[in-house]
Amino acid sequence: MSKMTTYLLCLIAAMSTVRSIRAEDGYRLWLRFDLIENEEQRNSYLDQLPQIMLTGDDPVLQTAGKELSRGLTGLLGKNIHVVPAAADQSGILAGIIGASPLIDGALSPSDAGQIQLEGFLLLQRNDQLIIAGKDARGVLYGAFRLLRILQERQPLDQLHLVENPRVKLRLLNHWDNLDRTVERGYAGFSIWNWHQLPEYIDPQYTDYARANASIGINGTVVTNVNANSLIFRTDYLEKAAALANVFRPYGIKLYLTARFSSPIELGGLETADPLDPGVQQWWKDKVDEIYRHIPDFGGFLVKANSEGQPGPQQYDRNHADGANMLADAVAPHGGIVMWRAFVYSNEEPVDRAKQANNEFVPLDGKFRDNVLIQVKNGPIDFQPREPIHPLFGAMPQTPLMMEFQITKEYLGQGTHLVGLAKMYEEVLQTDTHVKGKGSTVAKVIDGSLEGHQLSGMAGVSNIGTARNWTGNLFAQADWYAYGRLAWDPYMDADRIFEEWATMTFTHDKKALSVITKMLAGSHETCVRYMTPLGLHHIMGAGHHYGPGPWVSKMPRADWTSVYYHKADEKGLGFDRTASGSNALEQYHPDLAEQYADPDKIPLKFLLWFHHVPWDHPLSTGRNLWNELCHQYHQGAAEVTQMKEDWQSIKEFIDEERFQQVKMHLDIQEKEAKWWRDACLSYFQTFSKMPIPAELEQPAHDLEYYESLRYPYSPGIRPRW
Ligand code: BDP
Repeated sequence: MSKMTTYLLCLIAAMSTVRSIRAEDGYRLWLRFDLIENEEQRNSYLDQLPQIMLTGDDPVLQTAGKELSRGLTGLLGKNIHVVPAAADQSGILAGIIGASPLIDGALSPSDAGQIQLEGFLLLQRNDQLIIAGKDARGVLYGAFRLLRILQERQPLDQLHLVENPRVKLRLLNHWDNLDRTVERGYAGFSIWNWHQLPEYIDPQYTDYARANASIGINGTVVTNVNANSLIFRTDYLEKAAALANVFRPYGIKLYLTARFSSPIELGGLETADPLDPGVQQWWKDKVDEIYRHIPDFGGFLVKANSEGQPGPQQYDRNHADGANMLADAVAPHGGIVMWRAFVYSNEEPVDRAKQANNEFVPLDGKFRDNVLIQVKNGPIDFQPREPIHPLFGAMPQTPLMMEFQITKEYLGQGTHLVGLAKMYEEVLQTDTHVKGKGSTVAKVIDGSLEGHQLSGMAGVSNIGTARNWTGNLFAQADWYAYGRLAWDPYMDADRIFEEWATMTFTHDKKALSVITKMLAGSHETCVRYMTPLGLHHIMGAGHHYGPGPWVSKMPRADWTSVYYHKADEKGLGFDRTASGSNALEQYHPDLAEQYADPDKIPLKFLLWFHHVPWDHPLSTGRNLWNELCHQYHQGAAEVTQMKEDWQSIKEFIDEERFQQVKMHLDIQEKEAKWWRDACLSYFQTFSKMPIPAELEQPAHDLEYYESLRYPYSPGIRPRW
């Protein structure tokens, strides 16, 4: 063969590979269900799954059948029908134990005994594959789990798998306003079209429910924590009810945020005092009305006495008084109240990191049984990295919910590739030590540490009207990972990345290892180029976009950057030891001890807890200033590496999604350098030391970085 012919053949072969990867816009998320290309594998699955037999008519069970049929038909290229079950048929037999003799007869008592509410068993037996749940939701989750086995091309032979959720309430929190803006949203507008509800039901609502159900999410708070009482007006309740009707067959309950002053704003009362009988009655009546519209309404999420939101303290009452009043109103209907611990008051001269514990710890044991306290992962505010919130482990008598932010307010917003699963994992696996070694945050959250019945996790949603849901394609991985960790907070982040990448992009091993490597390192990378060594809250003011370590003038001191980094001629960092704010004392002594000594604390938390001299030698062999320079530079260099990694797998990714990610990585590289150069230029005015000569010097002077303005940066917090 001539050289030319060989070349042409190669070219044709290469072109056909490229052509076989269809352009995609990302709308289908991880639920792509494209035909399994390997015919042998397809046929072997087909032999085992000729049809789907359902043993009941619960609407959620019907959804399980529908989803299985849709997924399998796509994957196997043949219509897989759903039929009512009869004893001797082969295929998938799906049903609820205790409600179906067919399922009961097929399971051993020990198998049946392992399944808990919402959990499922997948069992291969003779020529049947059984999906058994204790309730219909369990069967639905089992159905999606089975589909994932095929999506990951794993064998079905001898399948015997039991999975139960560890956390009861697995919720998304939408910071969506009724005018469709999204607070801290970077993926367009809110997907809730309140104006056209309840008549117009956007098909996207169903797709939203499917995606959530596929990862085990069982509830959603559809309104912003900075709440609007209008949602309780009857016409808005009808709109909310229309959404709840779409979510119900997917096992998802609807929740609303409750503005504490609603009795005044909507009810025309003079007060919202939680101990006032008129106020209590107003809430009781309103709750009865909500349940008339939404019989399975989940309950309320409340932000009170925080950042200007109304609350019980205006009436000299405490958080327990407020939460309990709402809890009493929803209790007869089986509802719950999630009361947020994100409180801090500017009247208090106390370190903001300490305020939640100061307010909530004395109230432990004072909340009703249907109240959970919802706590952000760290004591300040979703910073790129924070130590755990000291409330975890400090309120043993109260169920504490985890609040993670999925939207990346402080982690590159709509553009940066940052796999949040690593951060979630780090938090969940941190040991509080409150009941001896191994008292991890995961155990606080799932209720096992103190034996709580109620348990929950909330993720602040990153979804919007963007065609691919999250704006940045890789941000889909954060939504996915959040759901997986809410189901099982002990899960390994790397495994989650692998699942997501396989279902979202490709089965090619090399490409998968590149994508999972990018995701796995990306959180640390982001921390390095934004807030290394325990720095925090040094972003641009208001919109929180980009660097702003110089921010010093704000309505309140604890909204500035200088409050947090405390840079001066001597050094850098917030002294939270006994010689400073002593926030350290809020942790269990065994954990506090690990952070108390600046020479022993993990470097990642150094400046969170210590004010360290610029020339202080660190364990890395560099002094603080040189280490800071090194970290910022390494972070930015790692983004360049991510770009190269992505480029190296171009042939495995469809053009449309490849380009989307590539363009975002370009932005991320530019902004990583911006963070690096702006922060180092600023801190250098205190350290008075040179940026080591071998490192690239800032492209501009500090004045330039300080002069940048972004008035139309997205996600900004509206002020009413
Ligand atoms: C901060 C956001 C602000 C939220 C607040 C909250 O900047 O927009 O309202 O958290 O969680 O991170 O209530």
